[in-house]
Amino acid sequence: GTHSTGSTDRSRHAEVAGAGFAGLTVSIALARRGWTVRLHEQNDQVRDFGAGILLWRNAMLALEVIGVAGAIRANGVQPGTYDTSLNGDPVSSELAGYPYWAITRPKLHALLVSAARAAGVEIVTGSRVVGADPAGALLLADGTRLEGDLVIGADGAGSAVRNSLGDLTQERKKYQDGVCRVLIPRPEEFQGPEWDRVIDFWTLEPDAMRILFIPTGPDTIYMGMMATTTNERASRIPIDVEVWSKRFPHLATAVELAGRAEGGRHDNYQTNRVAPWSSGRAVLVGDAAHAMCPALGQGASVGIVNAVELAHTLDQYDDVGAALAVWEERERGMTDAAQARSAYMAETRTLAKGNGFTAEVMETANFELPAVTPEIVA
Ligand code: 5PR
Repeated sequence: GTHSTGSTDRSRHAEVAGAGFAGLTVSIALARRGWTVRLHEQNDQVRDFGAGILLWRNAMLALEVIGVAGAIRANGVQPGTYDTSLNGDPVSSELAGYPYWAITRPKLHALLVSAARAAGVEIVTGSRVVGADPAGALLLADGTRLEGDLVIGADGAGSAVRNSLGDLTQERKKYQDGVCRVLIPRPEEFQGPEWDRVIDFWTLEPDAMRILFIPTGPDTIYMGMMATTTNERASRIPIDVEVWSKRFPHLATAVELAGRAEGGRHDNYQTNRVAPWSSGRAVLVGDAAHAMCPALGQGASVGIVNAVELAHTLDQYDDVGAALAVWEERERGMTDAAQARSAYMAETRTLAKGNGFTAEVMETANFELPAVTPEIVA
């Protein structure tokens, strides 16, 4: 067996399932702290096909310590404000000067992949993980068993690693809404720095339809097009231009472009609560551990925070089990609160009223990263 005798005498080894944002982040963080890391991606390429994403202050602190935040600031957009409109009328303008960034998902992914390679992470594509052994091994579809001091399931909301660990409890819940996410070319009418802001266009009658407008760079805008899943036409990819432009006539140009966008996807809101997050030497990070409704825009940020915190906590303890317990204790409250808060916001659609970013809602974004922050300050 491979039992750690401390981080000083030899480097520890991790096997990681899933090269999404959480898997890449935890791999980079561990490799930068002296671990050898092999990262398995079941697809034949490492890339993200998705649209856009927000990275809040909490995620940017974590990304700062793994050396990626500067590239995100350079390649993304810091929104000037987060403005909300209901039925075409402005209801609030919030978050002026708040440190958060918008970026396309393919760009964020590419930046993490190059940071992983630079940190010495071995990325293996076409490698499908089907489970984990809490004694410290990842199990591949071809029957291979790969041992590590730590094995990590970063394999998303449908996590095979999680589902293979019998001693974890799981609660999954689906919600009424879903969202079509597309990336469109940034049209002339939305050029200029005055458009570098998030605009959240809500309508609630006769049913909820909302367009979250997020510039992600000089050439792209991320459109999050939310609707109740019973509205089939508004829950379709490709975007139904007729039904969306009828509801949002002033956004007709953007809706037309959304109708022609390639690579968009629709997802239902869902939550997945797992406890505990580890079993022996097997641990879950990202959506595998805590998929949440997107209403807070914090799903990826919380996964990134927990991934970097995990690597730093492991550094503080020779014993993996002790580190995992301390790590979960540090992150659990913040994570559960983010899940509960985003579910509440999704169910009640509170953001439609405006002024939704209360101190309580901002708790997740303002999280201070107990394992990492002392190092930033030092
Ligand atoms: N916020 C963000 C987002 O991407 C979505 C939502 C809120 C940043 C959609 O994915 O409420 O659906 C939302």
